[in-house]
Amino acid sequence: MKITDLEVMRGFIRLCDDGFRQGWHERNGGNLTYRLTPEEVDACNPWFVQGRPWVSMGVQAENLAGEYFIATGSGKYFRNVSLAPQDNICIVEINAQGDAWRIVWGLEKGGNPTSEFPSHFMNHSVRAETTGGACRVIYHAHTPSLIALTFVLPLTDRDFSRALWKSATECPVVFPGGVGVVPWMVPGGAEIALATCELMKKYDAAVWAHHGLFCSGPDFDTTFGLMHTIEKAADITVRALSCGQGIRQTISDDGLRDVAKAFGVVIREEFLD
Ligand code: 2HA
Ligand code: ZN
Repeated sequence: MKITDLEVMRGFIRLCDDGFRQGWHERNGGNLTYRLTPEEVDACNPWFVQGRPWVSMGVQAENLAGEYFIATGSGKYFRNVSLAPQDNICIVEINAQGDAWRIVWGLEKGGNPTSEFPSHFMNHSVRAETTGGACRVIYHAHTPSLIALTFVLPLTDRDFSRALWKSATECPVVFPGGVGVVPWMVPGGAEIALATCELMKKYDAAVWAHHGLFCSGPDFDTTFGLMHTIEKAADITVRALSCGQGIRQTISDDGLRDVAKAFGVVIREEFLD
């Protein structure tokens, strides 16, 4: 038995592989974090190393004090995760103040958790709060069609939510709350972390202009599914616009209301005409 045989580790590794195969993780692009349940921490505990130094994050969240996260490594490639998980991902423990991490497993050849760890951490804090603790996954990917749309659509929550909802009938069912949009910013720092957090209070997905997408969810399937659905919606929009005739017909706003009603979800009415 290895730590990577545990179901939660297999789920994390499988998502990395699936994302790479979708073409969302060129080079070291993208990152993934998962907040372990207490039972999962107990199951992983026999493999933990003690006494590594605490590393301050520059951000703080009291509601994540003492939590444990699985995280992809900074500069590591998603395509290598399944081949050598112990060298490309890690488990970190958060200190009692909620402002520093230390590695308890993984990155055996050295390294740190993802450069976007402050963004992930603050998003986990907000999403855990908004979902009563249900949210466990934050996933960032470089989804090409969605990135393409950030060059041609107005960078507003409303414009992106409407375009994506209308691109395929299932979309308003999968993300009835819509998506938020962060304007272009330097990645990796506190500013983009805080801007994303503001949006994550309202949405479970946030577009980063000219960069990619952040998704959150309770488990790997739901979170990967959200990323996949949003990117596919963007791809359909790009294909339709690429035909060069503009959009001749689309799903009406009342059509979106009807789908939401039929599937028992609450669509964000403020974005509908
Ligand atoms: O390279 O995706 O946003 C990792 C990233 C930074
Ligand atoms: Zn990125």
